[in-house]
Amino acid sequence: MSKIVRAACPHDCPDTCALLVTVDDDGRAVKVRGDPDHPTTAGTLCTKVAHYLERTYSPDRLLFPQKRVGKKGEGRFERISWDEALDTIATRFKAIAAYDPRAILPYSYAGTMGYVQGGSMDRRFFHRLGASLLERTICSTAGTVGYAATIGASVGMELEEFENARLILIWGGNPVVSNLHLWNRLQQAKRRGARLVCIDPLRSETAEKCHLHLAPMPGTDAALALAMMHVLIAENLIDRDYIEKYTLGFDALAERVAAWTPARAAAETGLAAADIIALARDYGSIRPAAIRINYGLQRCAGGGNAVRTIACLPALVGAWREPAGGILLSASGNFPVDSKALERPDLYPENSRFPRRAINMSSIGNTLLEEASPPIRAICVYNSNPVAIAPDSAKVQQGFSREDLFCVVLEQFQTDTADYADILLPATTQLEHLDVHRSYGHLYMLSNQPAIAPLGEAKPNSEIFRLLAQRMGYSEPCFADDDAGIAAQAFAATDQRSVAWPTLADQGWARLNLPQPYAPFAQGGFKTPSGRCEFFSETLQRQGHDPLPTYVPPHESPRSNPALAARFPLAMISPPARHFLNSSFANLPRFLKAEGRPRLLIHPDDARPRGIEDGRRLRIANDRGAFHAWAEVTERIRSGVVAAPSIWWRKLSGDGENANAVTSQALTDLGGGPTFYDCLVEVAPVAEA
Ligand SMILES: Nc1nc2c(c(=O)[nH]1)N[C@H]1C(S)=C(S)[C@@H](COP(=O)(O)OP(=O)(O)OC[C@H]3O[C@@H](n4cnc5c(=O)[nH]c(N)nc54)[C@H](O)[C@@H]3O)O[C@H]1N2
Ligand SMILES: Nc1nc2c(c(=O)[nH]1)N[C@H]1C(S)=C(S)[C@@H](COP(=O)(O)OP(=O)(O)OC[C@H]3O[C@@H](n4cnc5c(=O)[nH]c(N)nc54)[C@H](O)[C@@H]3O)O[C@H]1N2
Ligand SMILES: [Mo]
Repeated sequence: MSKIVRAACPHDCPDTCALLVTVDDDGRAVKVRGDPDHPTTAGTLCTKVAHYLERTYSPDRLLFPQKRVGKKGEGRFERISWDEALDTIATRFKAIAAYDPRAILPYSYAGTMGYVQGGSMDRRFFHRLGASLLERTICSTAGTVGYAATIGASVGMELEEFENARLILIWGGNPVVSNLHLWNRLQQAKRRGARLVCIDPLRSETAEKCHLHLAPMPGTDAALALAMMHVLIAENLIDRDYIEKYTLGFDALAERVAAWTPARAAAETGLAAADIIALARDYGSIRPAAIRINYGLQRCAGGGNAVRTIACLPALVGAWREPAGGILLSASGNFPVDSKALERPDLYPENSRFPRRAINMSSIGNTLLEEASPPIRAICVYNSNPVAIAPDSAKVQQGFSREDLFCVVLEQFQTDTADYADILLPATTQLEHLDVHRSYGHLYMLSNQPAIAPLGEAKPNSEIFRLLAQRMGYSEPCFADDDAGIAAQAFAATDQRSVAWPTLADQGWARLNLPQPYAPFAQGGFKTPSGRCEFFSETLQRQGHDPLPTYVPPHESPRSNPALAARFPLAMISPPARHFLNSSFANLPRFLKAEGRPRLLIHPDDARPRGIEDGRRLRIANDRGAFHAWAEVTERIRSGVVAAPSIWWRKLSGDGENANAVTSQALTDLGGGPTFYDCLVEVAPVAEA
């Protein structure tokens, strides 16, 4: 008799789907489908996770520990035992820690978003060791900090409510590709007569299906929002009662935006002033009005302030009054996560010789090469593939090539990063281990029960760090917690929003105990210091930032850096490819076949003078490096901008490079985030390889 196991999608995506895994008599998983009863998942999965079995049972899975035999990066390994692997790591870590434990750096991100496999035993281990702390900025910190300045926390509209909105702005997001279950709701809203507007330099799969597509230059969204506020206030399309009761700093805001005429914003954004005015009028008059703001617009110099500025819009027009009005960036702040219990920062040794040091993951290339003092002597990578995904790959690759850098990688596959490992450890996939999840898109907690036994000698991350802790001699009881024990600590049990682990484990998923319908700020109650929506932020002011919404231009754009643009005139963005998930799935045959080959979308007006025809092989370059892709000449991308769907594995892309060969390690204005989409390049046709 086959059985059904309740699971959760572990991937870095706002949808965090509830899964049902069918396991046959022989203990083999034979089917993965979306739970039809879970409101967000509603029985559908994306093209990637619908084929999750091809990932788990891929012949390319790493199934036993290995040590390097070739040169760094060559990817030649020899099988060893778990004992040898763990002893080698513990011996090296102890020797380095005796010199300075901060010379050891964990490097992890969201390969799995589960707390057990991605945010507990690993953190306890590195805290206890006194290793360098990692600032996990690679995705969302710019927006998180910007949003918090205005709203106070990562709290916004409930995803399901978008269905009831009449006007929906999809701003810097591509839900058809990267938030599929929101897209299902948006289509429902559209069928009910809602007007959909997409703001994106690229006519994305989503923009194509909206009523209106506005294509600003990358990194100019704050200018657009400031001009919208200019029109809203000038034409009195604002909710004075809401502003009076629940906001802070309106007069200063009004003064600030008075200077942001639509004409001025038009010059910055490349949009028509009339389009900006029309958008503001729609936003000021159609109710309920919802904004889905996403990560695409924060990967530029001014990303933090762009989000901070856009987040002011709903309060200005009182959109929060209705559950289907407001804005959603991330829902993660709704969850009562007990990170102190999970991560145990208190284990960090207080040693005045080695004061805490934090390393920003977004500039790992420079950190490995020069900037860190003490220098990094060991790096332990798990749940991430930095050699492919971090900006300025030449530097990253050079850093990982250092002969004196001891590199441990925990992986399911032999990624670009795994090639640089000294010790390469096989990790389980989501079907083989236990976990507990929140979502950054919806309001449900989820549990993931192991459906099958680990393949080969693969082990869960949690178990690997548990075993390493033993070898290091760590005797604190928390290092003996089993996975279910950790899962039970994830959400504060005393918090009335959360559901107890035994119930969650049994049910598979549960909505947080929050009001339904959910209108978090219908009567104020913002999570800011003032409890109001802060148009004026003393918090930002104290940190030395502009306290008011502001436009911070890109580091690299024709307007902000004409000298650079004279050599590299095109602004490159590299948003997610539909069939990849960051660099995950980008090694599996089905998805490689679906993506075809690395592409560069370029407008006919930019292609023509360069002699570029559709299908031509191109070299895309700037001072940081170069990579190759094949031209897709199309009006879907605005002129002046090119787009390279990402993230290809370097070793599978044809030339050993990917888009991050040209991206920069410069950081955002707030939150220390990366600036992947703030990148000038020049493009030229080249002969086929
Ligand atoms: N299939 C798939 N799904 C994914 C991912 C994936 O790789 N593949 N990645 C996951 C992860 S980690 C994340 S963070 C999210 C990311 O997903 P999103 O938050 O949707 O962000 P991006 O895909 O980076 O960008 C979305 C859109 O923003 C546009 N954009 C780029 N620059 C700008 C700009 O300056 N202004 C504006 N207005 N728009 C701009 C891009 O052209 C793109 O169409 O998706 C998650 N879901
Ligand atoms: N040019 C460009 N670069 C980008 C972006 C972009 O849009 N353009 N997007 C950026 C964004 S938004 C993000 S979030 C980052 C994402 O960067 P990463 O978080 O590094 O994401 P992935 O590339 O998917 O790599 C995750 C790795 O974790 C592994 N993994 C999954 N589950 C487990 C597990 O249980 N145990 C272990 N040990 N390993 C596991 C997977 O096999 C995979 O190789 O990339 C960033 N880089
Ligand atoms: Mo991300």
